[in-house]
Amino acid sequence: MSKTDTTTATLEVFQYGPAWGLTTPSPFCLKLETYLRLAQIPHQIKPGDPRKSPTGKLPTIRHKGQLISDSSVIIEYLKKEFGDPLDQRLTPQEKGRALAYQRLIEEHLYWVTVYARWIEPNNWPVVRDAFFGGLPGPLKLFVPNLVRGQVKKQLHGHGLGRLAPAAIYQRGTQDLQALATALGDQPYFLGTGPTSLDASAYGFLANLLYPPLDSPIKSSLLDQPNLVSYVNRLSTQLFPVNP
Ligand SMILES: N[C@@H](CCC(=O)N[C@@H](CS)C(=O)NCC(=O)O)C(=O)O
Repeated sequence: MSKTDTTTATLEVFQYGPAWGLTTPSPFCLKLETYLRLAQIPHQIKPGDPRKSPTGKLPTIRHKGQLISDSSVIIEYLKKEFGDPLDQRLTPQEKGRALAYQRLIEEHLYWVTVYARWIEPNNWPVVRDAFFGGLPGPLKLFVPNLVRGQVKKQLHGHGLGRLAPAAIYQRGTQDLQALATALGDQPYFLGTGPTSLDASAYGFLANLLYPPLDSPIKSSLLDQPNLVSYVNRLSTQLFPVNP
């Protein structure tokens, strides 16, 4: 994040780089990228460093010299700056439903995904190599386990990490069942047109479906054919060229 272009109105988006055929393996970053594509807002994707983000997390944007972090805060900012082509048609009731599902996805299902990636013993080596494989030798020896330890603490703090693995996955399965019911046979979660809820749903579901990580939560997603075809359809529509 250099200081050189802080005066321009270019929208720069800082996120984790591509992995596993996704433009980013971060659900929150993919949510924002999906929103930008659905709302057709011109932007430049750049590799991000969470240590330089105001919240210590990604995604972060820089626009008109301002650094803004947190995907939802960013989307609210974008709505003010670029208009609200996706959500402006929603009734207050629909907005309430959208928020409830968004929270289910981002504050609950996300942590099940985190568990399946970082703690599930069979998946950890795959995640470690994808996320830390590029580190120089000495760092590669301790950084991955250090970060894994921090993720374990976050899961414990959330509370989900205190449950038995079967209970964690059962909760995630319930989330997916609720989402599958909400989507039904509609093209998007709130009917015929996309809304910002679809950006959240796609960002998180694509990050469960495509990475080469088997787990009970991925199996539960594969058990929901409408969610799977939704993700595949949005991939074709929004991300026709894989990274
Ligand atoms: N509420 C934030 C969450 C962002 C988030 O958790 N990002 C993760 C990647 S998916 C991250 O940067 N983690 C780094 C860390 O926790 O140190 C948002 O909506 O942007």
